[in-house]
Amino acid sequence: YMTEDKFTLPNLPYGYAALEPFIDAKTMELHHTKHHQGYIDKLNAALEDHNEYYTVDITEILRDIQNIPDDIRQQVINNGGGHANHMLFWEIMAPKAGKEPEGELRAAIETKFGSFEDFQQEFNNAASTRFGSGWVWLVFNNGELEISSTPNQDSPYMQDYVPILGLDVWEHAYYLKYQNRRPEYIENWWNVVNWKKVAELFKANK
Ligand code: MN3
Repeated sequence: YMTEDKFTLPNLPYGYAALEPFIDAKTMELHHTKHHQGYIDKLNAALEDHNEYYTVDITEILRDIQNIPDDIRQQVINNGGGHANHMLFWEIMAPKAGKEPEGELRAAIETKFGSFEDFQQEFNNAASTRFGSGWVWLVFNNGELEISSTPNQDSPYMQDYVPILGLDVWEHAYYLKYQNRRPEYIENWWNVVNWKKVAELFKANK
């Protein structure tokens, strides 16, 4: 194989300071260049003897995780999941993104959860009670919107869900600025949710 066939770290669609004051520049830089890069490096290493996977979309690999050989499956779950989860995370945030969804997505959220506020409350609750490291998601499950939560770097694609919004509640995502105040991080994170991108993913997957 050639090195350019391996998984690589995508650039962020904005600068490291762009999500200030809600997410600080240092956290963004470390999160992107150390944590996300680390998952990619370990994913590439895990697949070294199975390099045909280097050119497969990471979400497809996770959907078909049972096809990955036993001896490397957990490494691919951890690091392929880490790669896919962070790819989505960077995309569904943006500076000055505004706080609420509109149009068809908003209507679907209201139908499912009662109101946007009820949805946020349920999502916040799932995020603050996720024990240890993990993620909280808004997913499609068989065409239905649902709030879901995964431990570690487990990907919703492994459960046949399609995530359209995700929040990283690993301490590395917030500890520098918020220390142990995860609920404050969660509350502030809504200020940088890129609802336009979430609406695109909603339309593409509904
Ligand atoms: Mn992370």
